[in-house]
Amino acid sequence: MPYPNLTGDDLAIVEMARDFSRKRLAPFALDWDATKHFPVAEMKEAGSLGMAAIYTREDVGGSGLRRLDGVRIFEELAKGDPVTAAFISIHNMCTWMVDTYGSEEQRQEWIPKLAPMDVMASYCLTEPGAGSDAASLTTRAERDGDDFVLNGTKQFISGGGASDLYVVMARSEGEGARGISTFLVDKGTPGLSFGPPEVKMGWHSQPTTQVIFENVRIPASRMLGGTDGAGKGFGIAMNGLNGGRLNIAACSLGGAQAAYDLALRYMTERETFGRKLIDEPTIRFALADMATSLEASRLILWRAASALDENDPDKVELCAMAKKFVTETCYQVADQALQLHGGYGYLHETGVEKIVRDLRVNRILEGTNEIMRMVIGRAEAAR
Ligand code: FAD
Ligand code: 2MC
Repeated sequence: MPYPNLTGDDLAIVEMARDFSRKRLAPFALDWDATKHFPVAEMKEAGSLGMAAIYTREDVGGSGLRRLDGVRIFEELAKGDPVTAAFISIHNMCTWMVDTYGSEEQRQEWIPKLAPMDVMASYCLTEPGAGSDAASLTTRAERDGDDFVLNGTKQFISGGGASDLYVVMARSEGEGARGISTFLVDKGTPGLSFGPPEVKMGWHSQPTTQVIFENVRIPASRMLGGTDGAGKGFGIAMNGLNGGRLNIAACSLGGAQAAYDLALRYMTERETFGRKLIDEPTIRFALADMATSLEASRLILWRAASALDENDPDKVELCAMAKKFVTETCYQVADQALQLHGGYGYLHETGVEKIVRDLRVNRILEGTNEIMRMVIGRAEAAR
């Protein structure tokens, strides 16, 4: 049911991701959640299969696929573990930004290492005082001869302390969105440090930390796009997020599909009042609503992914619509799957409460769903 009419390469890509997810993520995800283990070896394996540079050009080791392939891959990965899938998505966002906006030297230097995940990347936009209002960020990059010197603090950085490369939005020019540039900062650079891992509701198997810059000196050649990149960092960050928002939605879809599959199976097994729950009309109505929500989510997601592939003039609005709709709808599906399990749904070992916790944050990060409404509302008002 989930993938009607897929054939040939399209189907082979989905089956590759599904096979990896079933064998290398799903059996371990609950344990990684409990032990707060960041599955670096498995992510590198995903990289070796082409899933860390999905829509990056092939001449530097990328897979050269479409966004549409990407959201199908992330749905499959998230069926196994929405948290690991989300980190692979963030890494892909960084890889794509280097491929798309980097100089030829930067592409040749970084993508061959990012594609197999020999180098893992984090995306650093949010600050303690600048979350939704990202253009007000205050991390500074001051020019000093042939170098830039970075000072400031990034907040909530996924992979903080674990990643090897930090893609950092910092203010090198003036005020506002057009004063921001993007920089590539190595983990080992003197003056770069990390806060302690945040204690979170979900996403236990990946670290989230502050990334702190105290007189971090990097060569000027580390500005993404070289000198041409000055003042273009906000647009680069936002264009990266358009695709990131789709993938985060795909992670919610995969997680919710997995929760639904568990609930459907449980309804065929559990008996109350002398008969199977699946034979209760109200239970069937609940399952019908959930199945409809999943299918509607998949449709809007594929529509927005195709819009991004085709550089559709409405791509920003469609990506925001998909992110808002899918992360909200699929959270409700996962929560309902928990409810259908009764008390057992509340137990860690059942696997549904973890999905609910992990999907909750997708309504907040990569732009809150209120900001998605702002983006959609602005586009509609401009029609
Ligand atoms: P605020 O901007 O302070 O918003 C607070 C509330 O007000 C929200 O509900 C918001 O929707 C609402 N709001 C704000 N402005 C308006 C408005 N004008 N109208 C109506 N409502 C409004 N960031 C990164 O850069 N890189 C990462 O890797 C990363 N990973 C993350 C991982 C986790 C686990 C979490 C929790 C966050 C992560 N983030 C990351 C940060 C995330 O993107 C921000 O938390 C998010 O953008 C919201 O910013 P904020 O938390 O400062 O909330
Ligand atoms: N795609 C392409 N360009 C975009 C864009 C998008 N999605 N959003 C804005 N822009 C451009 C816009 O066109 C404008 O360009 P120009 O200067 O050429 O006219 C420029 O960026 C400034 O845009 P606005 O004038 O709309 O800026 P404003 O400050 O009013 O609003 C807003 C920007 C709210 C849309 C932006 O700050 C935003 O998306 N905030 C949410 C922040 C966010 O998503 N954070 C996620 C952090 S990463 C994360 O959570 C992870 C887990 C990795």
